[in-house]
Amino acid sequence: MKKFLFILSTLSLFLLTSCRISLFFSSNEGINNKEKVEIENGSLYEFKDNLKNNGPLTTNAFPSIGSPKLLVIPISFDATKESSSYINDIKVAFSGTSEETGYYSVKEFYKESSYGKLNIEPVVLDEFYKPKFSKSYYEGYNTRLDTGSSILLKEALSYYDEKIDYSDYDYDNDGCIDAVWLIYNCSVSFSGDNDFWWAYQTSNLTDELYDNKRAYYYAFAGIDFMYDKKHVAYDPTNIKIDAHTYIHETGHLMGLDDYYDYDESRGLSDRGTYEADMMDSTFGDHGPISKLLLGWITPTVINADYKSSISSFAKTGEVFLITKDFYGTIYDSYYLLVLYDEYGINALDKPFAKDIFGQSGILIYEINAEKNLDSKGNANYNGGSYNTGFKYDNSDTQKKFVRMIPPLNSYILKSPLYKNGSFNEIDYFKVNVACDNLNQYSFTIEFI
Ligand SMILES: [Ca+2]
Ligand SMILES: [Ca+2]
Ligand SMILES: [Ca+2]
Repeated sequence: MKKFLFILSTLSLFLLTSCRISLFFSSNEGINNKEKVEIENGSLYEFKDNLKNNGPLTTNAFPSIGSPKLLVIPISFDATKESSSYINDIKVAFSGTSEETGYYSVKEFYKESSYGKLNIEPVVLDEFYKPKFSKSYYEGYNTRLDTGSSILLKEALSYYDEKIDYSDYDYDNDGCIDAVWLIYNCSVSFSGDNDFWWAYQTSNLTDELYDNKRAYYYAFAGIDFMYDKKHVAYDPTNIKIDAHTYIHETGHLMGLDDYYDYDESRGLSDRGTYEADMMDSTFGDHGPISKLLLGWITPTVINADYKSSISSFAKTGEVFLITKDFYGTIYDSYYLLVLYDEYGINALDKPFAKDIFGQSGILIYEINAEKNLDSKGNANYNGGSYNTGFKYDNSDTQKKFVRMIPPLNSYILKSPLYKNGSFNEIDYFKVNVACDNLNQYSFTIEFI
């Protein structure tokens, strides 16, 4: 079932040309020589690093801050589905109001999730691009350096080159078109019999130049995801045009990994985020580690006993980072503590994760976000199936990249939400949580 619900990430990371190595590798500076940073207990710390600045192989990803344009190219493999109503639906999915979608469009989701820091400007082309070859040509096209979807991307970019100035689509001015979305109109393979007609994000740096820009990050998905109500993990009753899948893949375009388990036979078998995360089961808001990586929130650092009230994470972005030793980098192991509630994006997704949604409480996440690059800055995969520049992931490794730590250490059976009481699930600190009748939460941290 999982295979049908969830979205492949970074389907293939293509072999690199020497050109890319010299031009496009992320900086590996300083990650092996981290130094402790002195910080006053309970003070805010604005990280200099995020996925765009020095993420592991994510430096050229779609910008997560500002007002980047996002090019969306509809692609036709089905002449019966080329009417303007499909184009309009794609426009609604990417830029529509909540009234039009019954949920959020890509643009509105990211505006809300980023606390106004990211205002994507989607540009959906007014017609379907008609590919040169039939479906089977692209499905079967798989060489060392290219796949069918990247051939399609290059074809479409060339075709529109006369009409479009692609230099408008390089917001961060790194020489690459920030990202391109390809939306095809033939059937999505929900039965799983054809992996090509699915939804995924990938990256393939082109040799070809378009207005002196290379193409690199792109995403690929069908129009069916806007209308499907059978293969979703949330309640689709009120949804008119469903953008969940496009929102999840756009998270990948910014460099985020998947947080669900691709391979249950490898690594820790529990499910890191109880499905309740846009990068897990494609519902709910982005969680605190994703928002830190995207540069949207500023944590309060706790490295000694501490007491505080706490406000809604979805509403304010308030997050506490707990660590014994603080090194001033996101790319490290630590705990994140937030107040989860039904505000905003979370309020609209009524999914299977009933132990979280519909309630409020404190969530504590264990984060293991060390990078895993070799001395040349190349990805050094974790020996598993999951392509990532991080040392730990939620599929193959025994330690997870992100994992909610539930109270009483009873994963799955109990909710991960902390409501009232004293808890010592973590080896170096205790948490005491209090919730009053007005649903105002406060907590204390005691280092042990
Ligand atoms: Ca042009
Ligand atoms: Ca760019
Ligand atoms: Ca696994």
